[in-house]
Amino acid sequence: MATDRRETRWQASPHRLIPGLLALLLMTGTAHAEGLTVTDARLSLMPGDTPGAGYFHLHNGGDAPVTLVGADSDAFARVEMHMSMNKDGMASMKPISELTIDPGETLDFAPKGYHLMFMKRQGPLGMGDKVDVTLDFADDTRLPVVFDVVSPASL
Ligand SMILES: [Cu+2]
Repeated sequence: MATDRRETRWQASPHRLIPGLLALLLMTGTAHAEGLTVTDARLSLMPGDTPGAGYFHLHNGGDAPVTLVGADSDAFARVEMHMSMNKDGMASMKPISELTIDPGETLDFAPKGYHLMFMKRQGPLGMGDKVDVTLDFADDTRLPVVFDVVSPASL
C-alpha cells in the first residue's frame, strides 16, 4: 500500500542523515520534509493554564497538493486547528478540520487568522522554551516541528 511505504520511508530517513544535516533540519522553528517547509514556528503562551496559540508558515514546495489535518504535542493534552473570525464586532474562533495547500503555495498561521490551539499544558513552560509539535497530513505524513515559546506581546 502506497501510504504504508511512505510512512516507512519517513521514519527511516532521519537515521540515514549525517549529524550536521540532521542538526540543520532540527533547527528551531524550521522543518523540511517531502517538499514541505515550516518557518517561524512560534507558540504564544500566557501565564496560567489558558490555551496557547501556535503560528507558523507552511510552504508546499512539492508538486502535489497537501492537506493539513491537525497537530499534536506531548506537551499539551490536545491541539486543535482554529480560525479566528470577527462577526458583528465580536472576536470568536471555530475549529477547522483540514486545510489544503496547493503546490507552490504558503499557508500562514498568524494572529487573527488560522492558528493552532494548544490546550492544557502537561508541565510548566516559559518564554524561550522549545516545544516539539507534529503536524499531521491527510496522507499520513507526520512533520516534526520545534516551536519557540514566545510572549503574546512579541507577535
Ligand atoms: Cu483558537
